[in-house]
Amino acid sequence: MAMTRICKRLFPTGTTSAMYSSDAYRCSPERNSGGAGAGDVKDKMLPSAFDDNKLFKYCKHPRTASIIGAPMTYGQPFIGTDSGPKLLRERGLGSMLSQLGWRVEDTPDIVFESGNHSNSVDPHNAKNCALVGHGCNLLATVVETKIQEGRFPLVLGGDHSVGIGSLAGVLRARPDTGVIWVDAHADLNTPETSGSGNMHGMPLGLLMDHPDGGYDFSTLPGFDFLVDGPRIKPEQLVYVGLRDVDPMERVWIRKLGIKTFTMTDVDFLGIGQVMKQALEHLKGRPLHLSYDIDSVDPVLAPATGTKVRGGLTYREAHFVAEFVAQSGDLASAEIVEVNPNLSCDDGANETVELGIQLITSFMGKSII
Ligand SMILES: [Mn+2]
Repeated sequence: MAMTRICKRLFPTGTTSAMYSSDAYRCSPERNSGGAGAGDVKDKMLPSAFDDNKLFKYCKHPRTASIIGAPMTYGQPFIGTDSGPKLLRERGLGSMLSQLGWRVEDTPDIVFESGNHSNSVDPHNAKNCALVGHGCNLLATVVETKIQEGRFPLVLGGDHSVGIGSLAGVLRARPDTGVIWVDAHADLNTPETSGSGNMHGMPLGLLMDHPDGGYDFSTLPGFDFLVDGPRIKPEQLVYVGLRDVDPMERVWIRKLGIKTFTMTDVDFLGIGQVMKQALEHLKGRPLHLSYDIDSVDPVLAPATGTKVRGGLTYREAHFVAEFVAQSGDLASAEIVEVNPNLSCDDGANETVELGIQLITSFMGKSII
């Protein structure tokens, strides 16, 4: 039975998730959150350390979260990541943020150009690059504008290629931003090094200059907007949760000296020490959190496109979010790669639920 339903959700090429009901992904009422804190996240007021004015200090008063839906699918081969923003909203994201003390502004989803969602090899080895680039250009402008307005951009992916747009917008507004990239993968490929040509593996590879120079965006259709920058420097980035790194990515991480906490480091140091050292490395910078749901162990987050075993536990995943929020320096964030099509009902439900719980944790929810 379960398999039949899974197969029905693997949308054929060219269809959109809007054609399918998302009712099956709604939270069952008896489900307990267990998120950042004990208790149900639908409590009238969520426990929050928000009132002491130390949190989210880069946002103007009243603290306003701008929800930016970025239903991008072109950076990887599966339809379904485009339903992430819709499902997170339906699960009550807006009211949860309000209960934490945020003023909430929900902006319309970025409208991406449509095109062939094709697996054919692009001559640039960057599949759908014109579509990804066009969408990321739009997203970058929205994110930059929201930061200039003093708001907290909360980007809901979409696949991780949206990181190109959100990070470009963040860096244009605040060039010294520190980035915490929570992911099973390094996402440091370029079209030249990528084995798959899928652009969700390239956001950092495109925005960071490599040992052999910067990427020439003038040769990549859709990416003219990045010809003159911005770029992220290696010292502005920290990885958490890596466990599947391509050979050239490994070489570049070492050569560039990028601060990296793999799952082995999480095992050895513990997540508390990992996050303490990660934030010390980025001290004094406004922070952008890029949270790929595939950083979490696939037992807990099965509905995602590139699962790798041995990921963050439930509490480790929440601790990352809580610790970044409690630093007071978090200024923007995104959550990506939630794809309900890629798991059965329960798996899809649990992944969406985890996504929303992690958002509440990095948006300030605390246990006490
Ligand atoms: Mn990723």
